[in-house]
Amino acid sequence: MNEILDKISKAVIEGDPDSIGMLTESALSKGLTAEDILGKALMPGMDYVGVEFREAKMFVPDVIFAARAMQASMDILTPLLAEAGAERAGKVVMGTVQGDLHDIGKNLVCIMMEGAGFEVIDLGKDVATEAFVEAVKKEKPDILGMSAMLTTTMPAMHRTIEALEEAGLRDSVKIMVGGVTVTADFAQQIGADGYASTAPDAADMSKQIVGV
Ligand code: B1M
Repeated sequence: MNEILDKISKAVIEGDPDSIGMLTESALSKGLTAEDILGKALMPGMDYVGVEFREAKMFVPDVIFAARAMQASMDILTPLLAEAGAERAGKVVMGTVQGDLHDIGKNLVCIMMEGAGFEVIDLGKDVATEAFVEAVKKEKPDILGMSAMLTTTMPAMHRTIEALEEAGLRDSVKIMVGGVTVTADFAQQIGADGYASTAPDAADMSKQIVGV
């Protein structure tokens, strides 16, 4: 049984979307559950990718290929997980702030968070303050993640936190910020709950926040 889980993990690490579908079907036919495959093969595979990326042994394209492979397996598993009522680690709403078109880093954060078992609602880039507030109201996420890559767009993070306070929603959600121009000091100044400098760190911090 472990052998097939190892092969699935390896397919994530190697970014092999072609064989992972067949391996996933084969694991299911051998009696493994969708939760087993997610928790014992896909997530450890993505964890490994996160460590290698953090240590600059894997790079952005490797992470994107790993995500594609993971997605190919998730396409098969998602309906089964929903049927089984499988618990996700938590829900995250994510976006790049208003005026900012950089989304490569934010997309990696989404990938790592999905790999860590979170349901991720990606609002995209250039996300208006009101759209973040609406999404928090509608989706009731555990975590709101904001990415900013420009010194000029960092204040939009602060405005969003203030808007959540005004809407009476601030205490309902933990806020994490990041991006190349963002620092831990800045995160503290604007009243965010957390800051992460890389996508794997963002996933680790999210797990700490929800206690998994
Ligand atoms: Co722009 N750009 N850019 N750019 N760009 C930077 C950010 C810049 C640092 C380049 C420079 O001058 N050295 C600079 C910002 C300077 C500053 O404000 N201090 C800059 C500028 C000035 C601009 C324009 C203003 C240029 C111009 O038009 N004059 C313009 C602005 C457009 C706009 O947004 N309104 C602009 C445009 C662009 C492109 C559209 C051409 C393109 C973006 C394409 C895209 O994203 N779809 C682009 C790019 C590619 C870059 C650089 C070269 C690379 C960014 C990137 O994707 N890195 C960048 C220079 C640099 O960073 N070296 C630069 C790879 C990515 C994996 O890393 O995004 O850092 P990163 O994400 C990391 C972490 O930051 C962290 O995790 C990620 C993965 O580990 N992270 C989080 C990110 N979000 C997080 C959220 C979290 C936690 C962690 O919690 C929620």
